[in-house]
Amino acid sequence: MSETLSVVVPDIGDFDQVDVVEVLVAVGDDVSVDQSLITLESDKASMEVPSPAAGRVVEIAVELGGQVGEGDLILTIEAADLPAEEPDEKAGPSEESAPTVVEAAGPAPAASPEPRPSPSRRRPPPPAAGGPATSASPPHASPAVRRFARLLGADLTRLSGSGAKGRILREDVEAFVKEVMTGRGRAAGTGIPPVPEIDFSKFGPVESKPLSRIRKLSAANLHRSWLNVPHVTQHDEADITDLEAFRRAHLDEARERGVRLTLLAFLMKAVAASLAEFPEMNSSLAPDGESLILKRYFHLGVAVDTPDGLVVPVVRDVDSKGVYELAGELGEISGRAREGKLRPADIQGATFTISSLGGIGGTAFTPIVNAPEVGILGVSRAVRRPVYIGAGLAPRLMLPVSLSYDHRVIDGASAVRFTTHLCSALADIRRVVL
Ligand code: CAO
Repeated sequence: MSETLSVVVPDIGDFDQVDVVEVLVAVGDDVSVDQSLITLESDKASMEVPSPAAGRVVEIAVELGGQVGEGDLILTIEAADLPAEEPDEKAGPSEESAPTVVEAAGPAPAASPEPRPSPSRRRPPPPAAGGPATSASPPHASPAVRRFARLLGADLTRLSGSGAKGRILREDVEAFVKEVMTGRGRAAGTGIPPVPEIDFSKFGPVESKPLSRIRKLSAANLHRSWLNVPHVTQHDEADITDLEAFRRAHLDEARERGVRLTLLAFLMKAVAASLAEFPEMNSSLAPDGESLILKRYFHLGVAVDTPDGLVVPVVRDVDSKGVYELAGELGEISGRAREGKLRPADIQGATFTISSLGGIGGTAFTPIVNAPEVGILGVSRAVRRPVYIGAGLAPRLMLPVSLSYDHRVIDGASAVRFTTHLCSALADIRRVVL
């Protein structure tokens, strides 16, 4: 047999009328015992009214934005069609669970549940217009929205509400979580305003091309590094005339060994030597920002351009390998990168990264540090040009290098000492063995 319950506004203290700021159910919804039905808010407090019984909502008597007083009808529930649900056992007896008070009130009994105290009884002031709330101004949101945000791990102090008086709505939480998950918009709560969405088709024909998985992953990594690391880039150039002659003199031998001896293998060797000389460049900042973790191994990430986007496989223990071995490994790992056959271990453990665009061109660029590493070396195209040596001009092959570094860890003087050391090692590669 079905029983119809009228749920009425419970004792609301000193207030005659309070606002209905949320209606959390609709006609036809099945509700369980203790499920929040509406949220009421006075000047001083907000409270949820829980359902006194399990059943189906057959009528809603309140309106969002309206006002109600004690004893006013909220809604009616048809209770007998559904088996009464027990409150969640795992939760145990809760301070928040309201006793089900059912009073006979004419043909339909009226239930006057106890209001459930809101986690924040005091009404917080609305956040500053347009800006995100700060911890100094508690976010203005209903208990249901707070619970929803808690469930998703969204920090309400980082949201601004689109509701009346800056109230944070469920939709605001959803939009925030979506932005964070897609790496767009507020960038994990940094407060950076999102780029406006524009319908480009208004201005001309467009085509949508889905991003590859690699491109999406590297976009997220680059964005994270860009936002976390205060970058400075130090440019310099190395005279690699002699190094290039040395490389060319060994091309045949390299070919016999089955490897392609490009400049990069020598660069890796020289970088490892400079890292050994400047250990801070081969470090990471401890997560608490209190110390540096100096790595006593030299694993170099090498940026590889693939059809699906940028990947950074790692060549290990560069300091203890010869250039032929490095050239062989480089060819093998960059080949696998281009075929999409890298294993997770191939892209882990780098202590510093080299990004060489020299085979393509360019004069200088500002690479983005691959955090938590603290430095990355960008390499552009070597050009032969006249250089003064003493009083005379001589044609020299000059290699532009661009070192980006984390300025929290490396100061400008250390950075330029590092590039100076590197350039002199490249100018005379014999220094690497010293
Ligand atoms: N200056 C002049 N020539 C250079 C050079 C430089 N700095 N670096 C390489 N070259 C030459 C090579 O010697 C080679 O010449 P040959 O064909 O005559 O032997 C040619 O350019 C092509 O070299 P390569 O690029 O195939 O080989 P590499 O060892 O120099 O580089 C790799 C390997 C995997 C790093 C490179 O192929 C690559 O993918 N680079 C792109 C990295 C990238 O996208 N970085 C950007 C990251 S930030 O968005």
